[in-house]
Amino acid sequence: MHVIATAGHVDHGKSTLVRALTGIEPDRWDEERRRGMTIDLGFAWTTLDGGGQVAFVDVPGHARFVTNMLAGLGPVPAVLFVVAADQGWQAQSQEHWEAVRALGVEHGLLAVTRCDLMDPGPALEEAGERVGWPAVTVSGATGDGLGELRRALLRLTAGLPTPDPRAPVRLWIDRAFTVKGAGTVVTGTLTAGTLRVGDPLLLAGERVRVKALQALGEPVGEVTATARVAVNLRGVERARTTRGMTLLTPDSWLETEVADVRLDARSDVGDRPPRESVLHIGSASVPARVRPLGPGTARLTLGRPLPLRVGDRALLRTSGRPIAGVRVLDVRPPALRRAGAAGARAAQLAPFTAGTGDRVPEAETVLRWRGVVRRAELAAMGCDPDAAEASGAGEWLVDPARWAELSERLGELVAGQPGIPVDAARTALGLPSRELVEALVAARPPLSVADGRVDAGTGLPDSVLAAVERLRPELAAAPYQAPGAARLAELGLTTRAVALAARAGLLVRLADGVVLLAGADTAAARLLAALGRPFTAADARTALDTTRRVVIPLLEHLDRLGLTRRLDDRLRVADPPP
Ligand SMILES: Nc1nc2c(ncn2[C@@H]2O[C@H](COP(=O)(O)OP(=O)(O)OP(=O)(O)O)[C@@H](O)[C@H]2O)c(=O)[nH]1
Ligand SMILES: [Mg+2]
Repeated sequence: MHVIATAGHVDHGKSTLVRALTGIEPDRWDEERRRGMTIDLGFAWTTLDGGGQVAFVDVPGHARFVTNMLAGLGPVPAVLFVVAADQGWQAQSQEHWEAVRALGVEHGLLAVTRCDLMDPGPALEEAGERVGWPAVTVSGATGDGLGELRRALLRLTAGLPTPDPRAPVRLWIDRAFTVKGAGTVVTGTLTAGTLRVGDPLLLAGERVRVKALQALGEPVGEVTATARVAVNLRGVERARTTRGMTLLTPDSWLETEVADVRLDARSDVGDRPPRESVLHIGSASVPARVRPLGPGTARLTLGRPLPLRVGDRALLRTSGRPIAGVRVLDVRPPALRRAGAAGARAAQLAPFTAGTGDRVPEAETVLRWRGVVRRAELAAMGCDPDAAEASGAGEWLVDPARWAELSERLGELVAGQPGIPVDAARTALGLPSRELVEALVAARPPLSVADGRVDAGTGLPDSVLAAVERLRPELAAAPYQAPGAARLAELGLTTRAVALAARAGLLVRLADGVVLLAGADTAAARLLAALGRPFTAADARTALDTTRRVVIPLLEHLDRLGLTRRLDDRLRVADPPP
């Protein structure tokens, strides 16, 4: 199914065209029919020859009902833009067109109607110039041009993108009513994803269940976007549901009252939207306080929370002022308390202002802004968590630069301490989870976690640590002159002490009784690589200023690490460690 909204000035013949195309009366209310004017949204559908079903959301053209108009236009992927041949481009033609542009609706058709009343040439030229979509001339009264209009609709719908059927659902409710015996029913335009009978959904934060579904008046077990859909909800009072609310796939959306947005930089939009405005998105219209941040960006504070995503298009409107299109850049923006915070935020958003193309922040950027974020939250913001290069642990993603900084701070925090509780480290680092502290520790030897504490050292007995500390100055000047058995015994480096210290990464044990300080092996490989030629064991002994007792097991050790390589019985080469 495809869904198309009408648009155009009052009385230009939108409802007449929908009626002629579908045989269904879109003006549902007596008052509408009495006044010959659409007040609220109307719904009708037909099947196109050789194409699928197409549903129309018929909107009112009168200036007083722009909010209703926007509730219909908000979620649709395509528009039938109607201009009367005998009236041409009028005020609401302009306003509706601005709304179409602001919402980024790219697909549509221009119908110049009432062609029986006047030569459509001038209106076609005037409107065609502005709209730039394929155009047809038609008469809702005589039926002239309806065949061509149907063929043009077929071409239009064939070119519409297919939404992802597995995407999370955000159904903007445009009607809610009670059906006797069934209970509360809500309707909307499903723009992505799939709805099934029995699905759990969120309505204003509460879990509800889909009791039954209808599409174009027929009961169905499941509906895939794009579609007009009626959802019968189990255990929901009609009074709780109104236009502008949403049915959401659980755990997939973030409701927010604050969002940072890019402002459309179109000249006909005026400089800036007023401070008190109304945000229109989907079928919702919500009061919005607009705080300019930098050129082309603003912070919106909404009258009630909305499930917004990075990249969402919406518009700001105040009666009597031009419409301003906005694109959501951040749905969890930082508080602006400190002096200069607004400027800093504007600088962060500057790469995404108009004139930089149509970019919106990707996962990596949002992660950089946030530092630490749950995978699911990033996804709910509209970003692909797998697209971001990230550190972290478990469900937590951490910006790599932030991770390095945290690791550094953890090192400082625990240095020279007897071991601070993991939770204390978590608090000091401002992290949301112990898991992250543990991951930082694991990536920073010789730190370790034991008994719920971060151990700065090695976890070794003091006697072993003391013995290693005694060895250290001896090897400072001659790192490859490993002490002999007698000296090791004097230092207190028993076989067991050496084994423990080697496991903790403080010593390198090359062979029984042959011990160097940690790092001496890779340093040796670098020195040998610097020779710049194949070398013998004797060459290595000289280069490293040591003895056969050390150099033979050292070279074997380096062979095992892959830092040196035998060429034949005599010669080796060194591949320097990074
Ligand atoms: N002669 C003639 N009259 C038409 C044609 N299309 C619509 N009309 C008449 O124009 C008037 C307005 O038509 P509607 O279809 O209600 O216009 P609308 O655009 O839906 O108006 P709103 O919903 O109030 O914005 C009605 O009296 C129609 O009968 C047409 O092609 N030819
Ligand atoms: Mg109408």
